[in-house]
Amino acid sequence: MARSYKHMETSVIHEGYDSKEMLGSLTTPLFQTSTYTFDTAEQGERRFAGEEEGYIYSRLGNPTVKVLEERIAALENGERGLAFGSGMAAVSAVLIALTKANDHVLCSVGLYGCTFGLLSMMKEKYNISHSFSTMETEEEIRSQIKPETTCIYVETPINPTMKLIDLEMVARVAKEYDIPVVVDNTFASPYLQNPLELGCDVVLHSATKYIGGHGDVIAGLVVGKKEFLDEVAMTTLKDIGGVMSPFDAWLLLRGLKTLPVRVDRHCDNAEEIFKRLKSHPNVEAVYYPGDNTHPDYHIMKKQMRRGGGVISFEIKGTKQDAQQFLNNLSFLKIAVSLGDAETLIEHPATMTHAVVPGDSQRDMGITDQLIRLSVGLEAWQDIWQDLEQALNKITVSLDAYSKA
Ligand code: LCS
Repeated sequence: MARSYKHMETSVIHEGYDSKEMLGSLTTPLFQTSTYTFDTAEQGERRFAGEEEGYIYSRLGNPTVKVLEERIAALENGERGLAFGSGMAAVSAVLIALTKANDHVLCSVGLYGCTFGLLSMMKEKYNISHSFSTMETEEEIRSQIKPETTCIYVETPINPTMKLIDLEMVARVAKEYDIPVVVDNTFASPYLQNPLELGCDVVLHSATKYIGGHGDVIAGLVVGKKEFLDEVAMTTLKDIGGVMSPFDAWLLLRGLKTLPVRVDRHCDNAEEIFKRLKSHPNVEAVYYPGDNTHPDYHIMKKQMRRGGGVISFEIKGTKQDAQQFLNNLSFLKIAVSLGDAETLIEHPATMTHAVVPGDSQRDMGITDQLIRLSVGLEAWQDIWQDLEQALNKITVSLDAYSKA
């Protein structure tokens, strides 16, 4: 669906919904129903045969969910959108649709832990192999493509290392081989980055994060070509069944209305926190693509509106120091997930990426000292005050460590 409005700020509020069709209701009504009644047996037959438009059963379609699917399709500038019960339901539906036994998936170096887990399971059960590429140059990508490669799967920014991949370059190389490129756009959100406009084929989100934005929904969204998503809708969505509930779609429609406002504030706050983390003596390194010292800053400028709300950083010390730092925090929450109003902070090596074995963690750049910070919407001064006092206390622990 092409966007009907020139600006994303208007599209997040209006796309896919016409109040005139819904008794003038300003907000999208919540169709909290599992099934739909047929006037006659013959009508039921026609609906199942696809000869008549209309709802059948909410696993096959629901009016509230449909508004969300149309809205996300417009935001990502794709032909069709599909909603799922979680980000992982979306990831698995797409990967299963694009592969069969003995195929190969080429991935970015660095994937969300459960996506890594899913690929490991697909290898074990169906001999669908995968390999990782830095995707830094065209030659590097070409050298990793095999005759049996049926999908290139990319996260950018990568969870949790905040490395970036040049999507326009990956799409260009993939076209030569006719291999679809799938992009997990969770960290950027549709406000900051639109992979389909850069030539990629499928974009997906854990809508649990910035799209929901309020820490109260688990959900996934996919956008791409109608032909492919029609197939997904009838197979790996309908038959595997990881559908979104109408209430979650309703919450996401509400969350989406403020996406640009929220994400801009997340970025403003992240920029302030980045500067301060960078000059703290107990911080070894900070990774934030919104800053011009980040090695992939030129890619950010090319394909993202801003650097986003997530920062990762390595503290000086050991795994115990990293854990002590988290325990030292006063009001900031130790939690996985990201993109919420609350600042959330976690230890990837033992939490989100714990399923990734140690050597693969090292290949991805996940160390025991790495901390992931999803900068929230609180005043950045309060966020920094809490981070700073917790970082200052590491000095004590480091002293103890060096004396031991
Ligand atoms: N893709 C990315 C990049 C993610 O970060 C996540 C979840 C998913 C997909 C899966 O989405 P879900 O099923 O949870 O909606 N990432 C999480 C994280 O970093 N912390 O907690 C969950």
